[in-house]
Amino acid sequence: MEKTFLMVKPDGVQRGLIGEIVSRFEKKGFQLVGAKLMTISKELAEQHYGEHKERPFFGDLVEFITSGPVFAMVWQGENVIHTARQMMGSTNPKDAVQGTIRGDFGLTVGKNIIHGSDSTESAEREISLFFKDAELEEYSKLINSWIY
Ligand code: DAT
Ligand code: MG
Repeated sequence: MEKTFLMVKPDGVQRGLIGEIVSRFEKKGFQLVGAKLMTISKELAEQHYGEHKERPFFGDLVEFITSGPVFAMVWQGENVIHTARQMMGSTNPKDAVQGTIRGDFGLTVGKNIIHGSDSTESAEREISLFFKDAELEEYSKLINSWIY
């Protein structure tokens, strides 16, 4: 089953949005297979956002993502990578459709509440950056027979 890496950023944690965000993915039918509250080191932040290292906002991005605890998660389900990105909304909350997480809760691109992997490759890379295999649970839920 497909897996993705999702993370409530420091602004989302401070604003008390962990429960709301987890709830949206649970209600959609996705299954949580790993989660932890953690503070990201500068090294991990630079690896995680490595694709943006030449961008002018890179320094601010690393500073922001390491500024307080994040809630890191692995979710699984059919098409979870693509669907989670849709549920998050556009990178800049000003362009994000109402009903999406960024559309409902964010105002600025620098504080856009949630991260989600954007491809199969980045999902695999990000999951292994943040989680050991032993931190991920494999379990079945009876309700899955009412979702699939
Ligand atoms: P996403 O988080 O939607 O995958 P991204 O990978 O392009 O977006 O960028 C990573 C993060 O960097 C994004 O969530 C917020 C920040 N960011 C992106 N573009 C920015 C910009 N023009 N100014 C400031 N921060 C930006
Ligand atoms: Mg991205």
